[in-house]
Amino acid sequence: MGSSNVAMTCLSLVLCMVFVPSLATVYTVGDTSGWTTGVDYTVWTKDKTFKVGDSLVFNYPTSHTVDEVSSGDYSSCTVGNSITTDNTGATTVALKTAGTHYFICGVLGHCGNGMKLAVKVESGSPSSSGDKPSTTTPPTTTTSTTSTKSPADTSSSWNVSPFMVVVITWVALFVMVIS
Ligand SMILES: [Cu+2]
Repeated sequence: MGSSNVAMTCLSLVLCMVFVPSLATVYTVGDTSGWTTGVDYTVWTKDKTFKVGDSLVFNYPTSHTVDEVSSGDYSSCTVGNSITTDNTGATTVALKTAGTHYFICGVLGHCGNGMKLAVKVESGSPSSSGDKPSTTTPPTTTTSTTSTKSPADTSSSWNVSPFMVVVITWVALFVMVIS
């Protein structure tokens, strides 16, 4: 009896975790490689989708810097015009605005050796018109008269990662076995 209650509590917690929509993600740049020369950061960004509210964590020896730069300076590896710079060794950058954000190392030559990162940030609300993300916009009932459920609604409220699907399946099975 007691174990059944524990299982139900477990299930409730997992359900909460799964159905809280679009939690912010923290990305460690370069994963275990960190922020260094000789890493291809275009490969690192390839399978990732960045959204407003996510953040980047750069880990590096203080012989490097993290500079946010313009797209032009990113392309040409021009140092000295950075929008922001940090060399603390652990830099967290909150992605606050949609669009592409560019980062390079400010040490001469390092950008050319691969220390350049371009991150395309999508707005939190999946709107086709590309306007600024607003906090929890109510479903637009005025425009959608034909469909009861717009694709935008489903994608925002059912943002379930494959990992969580596995977890919830596992917990559900566990509950069935135990009760
Ligand atoms: Cu560097």
